[in-house]
Amino acid sequence: MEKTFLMVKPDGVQRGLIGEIVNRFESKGYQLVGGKLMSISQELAEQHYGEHKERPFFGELVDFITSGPVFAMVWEGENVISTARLMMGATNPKESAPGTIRGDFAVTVGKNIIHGSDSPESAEREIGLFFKEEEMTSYEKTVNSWIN
Ligand code: RTP
Ligand code: MG
Repeated sequence: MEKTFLMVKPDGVQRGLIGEIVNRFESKGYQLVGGKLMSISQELAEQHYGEHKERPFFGELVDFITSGPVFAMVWEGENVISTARLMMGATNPKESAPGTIRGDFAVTVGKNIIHGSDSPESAEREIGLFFKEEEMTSYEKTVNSWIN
């Protein structure tokens, strides 16, 4: 089953939105298979955002993501990578539709509440960066037969 890496960023944790965000993906029908509240080191931040190294906002991005605890998660389900991105909304909250997480809770691109992997390749890479194999679980929920 497809897996993706999602993370409530420091602004979402500070604003008490972990529960709201977990609830959205659970209610949708996805399954949480890994989750932890953690601090991101400078080194992990630079690896995670490696693709943005040359961008002018890279320094700010790393400073922000290391500025407080994040809630890192692995979610599983059919088509979860792209559907989670739809549920998150556009990167810039000025353009994210109401009903999406960023559309409902964020105002500015630098503090947009949530991260989600953007492709199967980034999902695999990011899950590997944040989670050891033994930190993830695999379990059957009978309700899944009513979802998939
Ligand atoms: P994310 O990686 O956080 O899930 O967001 P994303 O794929 O929607 O956006 P991406 O292009 O990967 O950018 C990563 C994060 O960088 C910040 N950003 N700031 N100042 C700016 O112009 C700017 N552009 C992007 C955002 O916080 C974005 O989530
Ligand atoms: Mg991205």
